[in-house]
Amino acid sequence: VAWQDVKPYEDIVYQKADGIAKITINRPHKRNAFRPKTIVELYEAFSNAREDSRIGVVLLTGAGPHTDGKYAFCSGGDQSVRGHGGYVDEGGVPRLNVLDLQRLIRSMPKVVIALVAGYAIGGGHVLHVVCDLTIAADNAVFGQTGPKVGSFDGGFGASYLSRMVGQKKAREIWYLCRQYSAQEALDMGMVNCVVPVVQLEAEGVQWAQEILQKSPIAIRCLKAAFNADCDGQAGLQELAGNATLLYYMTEEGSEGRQAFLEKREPDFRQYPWLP
Ligand code: 2NE
Repeated sequence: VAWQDVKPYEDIVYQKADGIAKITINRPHKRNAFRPKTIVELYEAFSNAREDSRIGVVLLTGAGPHTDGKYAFCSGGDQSVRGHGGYVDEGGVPRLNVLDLQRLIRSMPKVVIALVAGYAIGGGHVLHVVCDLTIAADNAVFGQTGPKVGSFDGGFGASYLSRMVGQKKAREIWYLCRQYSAQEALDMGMVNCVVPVVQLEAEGVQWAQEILQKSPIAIRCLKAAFNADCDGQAGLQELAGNATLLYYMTEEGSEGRQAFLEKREPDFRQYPWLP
C-alpha cells in the first residue's frame, strides 16, 4: 500500500491509502504511552478519517520496534505527566481526554481495526478493546495495570471488556493485573486472529480491503446496532441516527421537506403503511 502522509504530527503518524486510514502512535521510547497531546492528535486524525467519505476503515497501531527491539501498541497513560487530577498537558491542565477518544472510535461509522504488536497495557489495552476488531501479532501482550498503578477505567474498559470476555475473566484481568499472550487473548475472544509480527500490517490491510468491498450503509448500521446493545440511550441515538439518514434518502422523507419549501401541505397518502 502506498501510504500518503496526511499532516505532520509530533506524537502520531497519520496516513491514508485507497480507502484506508492508518494512525500510528509514535512514542516508542515510552512503549507508545499517551500524554494529553497524543490524544489531541489522535482525536484530530480520527475526526478527519470520520469526515472523509473515501475512508471506510481505520487501522490503529503503534510505532516499533523501539531501539531495544521491543514492540508496543500502547502502554496507556504516560505516568510521567500524571498529576493530581489527571494527565497534565503542556498548559498545566490535568486531563483524561482518552475517554473522548474511546467514544469517537466506538461511535464513528467506519470500521476501526487495532493492529497490536507488543504491549497493549492499561489505557492502551482499553484502546484496543473499543476498536471494532483486533488483529494481534504473535508477540502481543495484553493486560490492565490500574489497581497496581493507582488507576482504573470503569467505563468501556470494564463493562465492554466483560461483555467481550465474560464477567469472571474481566474481573481476573482487572483484579490480578496479569499479562496475557496473543494466544490467550484469542482464546478469550478478545482478538480476532493472531499472525506473525512481520505480517501484521499486511493482514490489517487485507481485512480492510475485504471490508471495503461491502456496503457502507450496511456496515454503519451494524456497527451502531452492536453498540446499541451496550450503550443505552447513546447507543440508541446512534442507531436511530442511521434510521434518520436512511429516511432522508427516501422519497417519502423528501416529500415533507419539499412541501415545507413549496409552502404546501405534504401528501403522504401516496406512501403505504407497510405491514
Ligand atoms: C508496558 C510495560 C509492561 C513494558 O515493560 P518493559 O520492561 O518492556 O519496558 P519498560 O522498561 O518498563 O519501559 C520502557 C520505557 O518506557 C517507559 C518506561 O518508563 C521506560 O522508560 P525509561 O526507563 O527507558 O526512560 N514507559 C512504559 N510505559 C510507560 C507509561 N505508561 N508511562 C510512562 N512511561 C512509560 C511497562 O513499561 C509498563 O508496565 N508500563 C506501564 C503501564 C501502565 O501502568 N500504564 C498506565 C495504566 S493507567 C491508564 O493507562 C489509564 C487509566 O487506567 C484510566 C484512564 C486513562 C489511562
